[in-house]
Amino acid sequence: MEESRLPPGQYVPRGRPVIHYGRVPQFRPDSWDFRVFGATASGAEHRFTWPEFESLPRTDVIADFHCVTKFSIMGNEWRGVSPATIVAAAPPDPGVRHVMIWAEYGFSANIRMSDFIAPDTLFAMELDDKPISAERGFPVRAVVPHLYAWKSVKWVRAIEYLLEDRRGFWEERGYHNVADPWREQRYSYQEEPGEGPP
Ligand SMILES: Nc1nc2c(c(=O)[nH]1)N[C@H]1C(S)=C(S)[C@@H](COP(=O)(O)O)O[C@H]1N2
Ligand SMILES: [Mo]
Repeated sequence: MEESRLPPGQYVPRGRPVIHYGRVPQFRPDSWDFRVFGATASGAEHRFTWPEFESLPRTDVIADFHCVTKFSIMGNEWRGVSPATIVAAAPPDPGVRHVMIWAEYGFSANIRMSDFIAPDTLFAMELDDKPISAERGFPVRAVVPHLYAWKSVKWVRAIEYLLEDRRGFWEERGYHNVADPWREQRYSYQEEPGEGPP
């Protein structure tokens, strides 16, 4: 039954809402890049151009999607690049426990390394066998289905390996640092010791 797949407090709406803060960015393939910076193992930044990123191997993830405003979208079929592929190309320093995912216009979300390399986390480029639409994050969006959807950053341009945790855009504005929908970790006032940056 679908209800058993719904985290507490969530409902399934009609249709598929699109939500984000700010404007939909233009995709410029010549200047687009995907950077891996911060605490890399080598100390150097790694940069994928669009042709390089586009030709990385892709995997499929079928997953539900839970927004903190309480709607859930069930059974999305995403295809894209696994974080494992990024980590292999640009390994983190062994001390890295957190990752900041950066989008166009400075939007960001921080997640734990364990959530980053979880098997359902993806840099999605396709939804339902079609390129992701502009308003859903074209050309590349993060999908972290086991956390509230603000962590599923659209229009990704970089990841930053963090030796110390730091809050992203919504995490700085009162939302929970970890954001597990099954534990209803919606707001920062709910954080237990150890769940947020010191
Ligand atoms: N770059 C960026 N990514 C973002 C957001 C945003 O404001 N900017 N909003 C997040 C939120 S709160 C949600 S619920 C989902 C919505 O994804 P959708 O538009 O595909 O439904 O995108 C997330 N990713
Ligand atoms: Mo959201």
